[in-house]
Amino acid sequence: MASSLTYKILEAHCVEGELKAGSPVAIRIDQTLTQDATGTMAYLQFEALDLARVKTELSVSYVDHNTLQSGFENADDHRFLQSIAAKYGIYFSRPGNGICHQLHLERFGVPGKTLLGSDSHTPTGGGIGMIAIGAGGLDVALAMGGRPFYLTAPRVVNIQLNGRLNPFVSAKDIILEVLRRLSVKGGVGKVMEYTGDGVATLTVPERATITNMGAELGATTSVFPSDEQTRMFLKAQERDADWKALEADSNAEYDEQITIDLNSLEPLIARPHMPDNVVKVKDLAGTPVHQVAMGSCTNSSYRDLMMVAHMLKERPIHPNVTAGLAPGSRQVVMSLIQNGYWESIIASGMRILENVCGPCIGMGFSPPTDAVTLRTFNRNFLGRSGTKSASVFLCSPETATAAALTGEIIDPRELGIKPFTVSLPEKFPIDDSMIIPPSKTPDKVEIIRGPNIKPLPVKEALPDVLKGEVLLKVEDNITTDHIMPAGAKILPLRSNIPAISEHVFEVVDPSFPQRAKAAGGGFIVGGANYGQGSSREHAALAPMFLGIKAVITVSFARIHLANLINFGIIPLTFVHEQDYRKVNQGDQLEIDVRSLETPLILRNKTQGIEVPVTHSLSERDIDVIRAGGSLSFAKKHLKQ
Ligand code: MIC
Ligand code: SF4
Repeated sequence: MASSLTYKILEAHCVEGELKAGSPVAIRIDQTLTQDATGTMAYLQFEALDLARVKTELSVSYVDHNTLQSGFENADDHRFLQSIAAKYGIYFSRPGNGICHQLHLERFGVPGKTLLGSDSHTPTGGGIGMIAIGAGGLDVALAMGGRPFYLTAPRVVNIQLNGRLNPFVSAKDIILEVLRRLSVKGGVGKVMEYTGDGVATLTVPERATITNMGAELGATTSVFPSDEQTRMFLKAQERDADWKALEADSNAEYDEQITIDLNSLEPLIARPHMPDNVVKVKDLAGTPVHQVAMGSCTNSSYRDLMMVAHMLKERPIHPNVTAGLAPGSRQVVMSLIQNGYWESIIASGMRILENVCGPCIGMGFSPPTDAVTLRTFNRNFLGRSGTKSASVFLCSPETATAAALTGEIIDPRELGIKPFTVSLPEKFPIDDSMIIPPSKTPDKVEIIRGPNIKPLPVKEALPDVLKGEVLLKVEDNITTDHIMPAGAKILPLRSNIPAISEHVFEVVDPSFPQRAKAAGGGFIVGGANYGQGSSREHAALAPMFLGIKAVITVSFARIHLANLINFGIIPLTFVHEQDYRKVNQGDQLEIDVRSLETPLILRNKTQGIEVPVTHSLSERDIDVIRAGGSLSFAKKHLKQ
């Protein structure tokens, strides 16, 4: 049968189950990546598996998130990660080398391979023809231990790109258009596969912008074919040998079809506080802008910084705007230094930040009170910038630069700047000196642990009946940034669960942790798409630590659902969506979980009613939950 590219790659990696949309399957993982904010936990979990070495073809540990070292915590974590990598056969990318997804694309990604990463933007690798999936740290730890990755076989949406982008319209506008049409939950259970004659006009970094922000659709991943553009990119990275041609069969059938005419696309922008809140830039023209932030794994490539440099050439940043740039990698910076473009960026008055995630995750460069900030990032969730009162807009580097120059939102085509097409260099400057290979004498490597690294909490086995109070009721589209905020103050606590738990739901209800502890745990009730956004398992682990027994919602986002299961919290959904109204904060609930056959009956003792609830747990998931979570489950099943 004619196959999509997605299913060709899945087919080549499937080790369990039937590859049919909606069925549970397991795939072999060739490569893994972690970053420091999720990595410390992932490696503590890997250690708990008692293996001598990773079993993947390649595993890389990047440090790019927790890099503001205003105390010993982050620096200690970096040392811990470096020693773990040396011991267990993992490549270690040092802080300052660049952002994990950009670096992985440059130095390690291989078309046709599978990549599992403990970061929700791992699908960036789809830009180079990989099936690259984001997951919780525990799933990545298990993949490093040689276990397959379990997922629901996806539906495949074909996004056909026709034509060519006009000047000052860019790849970011393509993905913003997809978000505008499909929304932040439009991709759940699906892979976005790009085809059409427009594909050949996009370089790998442009494709990677699109697959990266496909995460905001809730999609399992996104993928582009591996073609001449891919070959040229790999050649410029001196990795010609890693290239192979890959595409869907010409008559492949897809579950859904979307067509985008690139010629008629205009500059777009996402308004606060959701990435799918997309309008035309010109509709907001004239809005005063106070801050502009460039970078993040979405828009920090050579292509993007060249465009920014071109637009800034001999033009100063507007006095009312503070602009900052966090480049994607040292390679990107070195390229612009070598070709002379870096000078225009410095001369403009741009503040140069580290080659890391930085402001994207609230690690510095927070906007002022009530500010309007334009960011080339992928997420504008409430409070993520570090300033709750700020209005964060997401846009292309072109639109961000136009605002930096004028102090207001303006369609970049209005500036009269000469159009510019960025072609990739024939050869990038290559210097892997900040990537440390694993030790040749692993037995001699001591793991270095700082005082902030606390042991992993474990969950008790599942009781017969879950009882307790609804500690919090929230609405639709609650993100992991609501559940477990990040930012410069909280991120350093990622390896200290008791401490980080004090911040659960801080932006929604700061009294939550205290109330949860006082009540001895309880339930959370949520709307649709609960847990969208990041892969951070702390959004499950910290609530588990606070005694959350079950989360009952209208629907869940994919990675968070898996994380809840991994930490033994039962994810339940209402059989009838409208029953969401029948359970209120403060209600006393009771649910018998001796048999997890659906529907289950949720007794609302306060209201004196019964509400049917269900779940999508596979038999394996049920075993995991009964065992108190994935780690205890896996330890029983893994042999050296
Ligand atoms: C994010 O963009 O939210 C992060 C920080 O990269 C997360 C990971 C994390 O929370 O540690 C992600 O997207 O998975
Ligand atoms: Fe880093 Fe931001 Fe990308 Fe997350 S979305 S990996 S924080 S740059």
